[in-house]
Amino acid sequence: MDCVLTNIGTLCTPKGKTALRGENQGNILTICDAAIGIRDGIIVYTGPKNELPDFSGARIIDCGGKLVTPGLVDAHTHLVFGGWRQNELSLKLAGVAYLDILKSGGGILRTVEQTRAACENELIERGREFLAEMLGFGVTTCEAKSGYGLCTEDELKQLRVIRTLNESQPIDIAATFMGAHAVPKEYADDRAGYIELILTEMLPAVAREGIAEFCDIFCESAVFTPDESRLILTEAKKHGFTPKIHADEIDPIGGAEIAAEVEAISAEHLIMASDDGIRKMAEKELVAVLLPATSFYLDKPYARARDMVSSNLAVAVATDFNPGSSPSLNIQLAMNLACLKYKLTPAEALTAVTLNGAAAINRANTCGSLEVGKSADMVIWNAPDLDYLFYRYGSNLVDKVIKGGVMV
Ligand code: IZC
Ligand code: ZN
Repeated sequence: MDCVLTNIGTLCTPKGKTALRGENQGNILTICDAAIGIRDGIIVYTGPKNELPDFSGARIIDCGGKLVTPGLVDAHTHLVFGGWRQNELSLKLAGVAYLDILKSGGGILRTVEQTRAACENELIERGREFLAEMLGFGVTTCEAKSGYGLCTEDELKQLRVIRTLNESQPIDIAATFMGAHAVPKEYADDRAGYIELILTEMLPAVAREGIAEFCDIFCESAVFTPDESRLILTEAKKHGFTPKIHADEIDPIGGAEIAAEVEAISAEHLIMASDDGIRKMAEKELVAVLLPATSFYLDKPYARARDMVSSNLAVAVATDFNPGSSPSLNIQLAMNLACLKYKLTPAEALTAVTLNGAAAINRANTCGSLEVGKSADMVIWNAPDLDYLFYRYGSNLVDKVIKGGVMV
């Protein structure tokens, strides 16, 4: 063994290589007085401290009786963008709705202007700072979307930035192409033309470079319709992308049903998802990626997480970090809201930000739980047990983050 974490007060982890749903979502393993053995960045032992096999020569990390969990997985972020949109705060306070800001040429379209104007290096530097902050909150794997280029060249630029970031700092990043995030200004009078551009130029170009695994779309009133979403995601599958969909965030327009129909890996937001949509997603074993910090920031209702758990739909929780509706990288805030507003138990919420987040980005084979054979990604918390982690809010409770067996 190269490294041993010993004197773990409480080890908490979900188990398995697939999302946990229904009653299993809260069915986590808890071991007191535990230890973890690591070789070549991979977990080779988890269990009671007194049953640890020979580890002579290994580096010892004394966890001081603290809580240890898997590294967190932030399965939904819009990580790479130029500028910010602080001007929208006063508009919001004056009662202007998120979609009305977009309709008037602001919102996403404002960030598109600023992202197009930024060069690759500037975006890399900003992204690196964001990722360092995420790591500090305990995130060891995340997803990142394009969608602020909205033309082939600038979508590719964003995705290349994500690739460079993935290769040059500790957090593993899964890349998502989201050319269908909004209709850009130059196509304002020709939305069919923009959809044609996505289908015939962007999808093939992104597939050719092999720089995105997933394809996402903003299926929402006044953005992309369910029919357009079906069309784009179906075509994306032909190019080898795995579909994702921003569904039923603001208006209930049937996005959850489309997610099930195209057999997406996940659907995101789902604040207004119908019972039927939830049932269909559960049947097809999708993951519901819920974004409570966005409900908080937009002052919207919270997704019906309890109904989803009782419908046997796997629930993940992520930040939705973006400059408009969720300008925060703090996944711990999302975790607190998951308990306080979704009424998930601490055990269910832990699964939501670890194994189920990993499953939503097709990483459940390699991370999301502390088990033999998985990457040694973990957080030592300034907390004695899981309840404490979800009960204290507003402070960053991370003590140390370990990624691939290395303290980062
Ligand atoms: O920049 O407003 N919801 N896309 C869908 C966003 C929020 C990002 C943004
Ligand atoms: Zn989003």
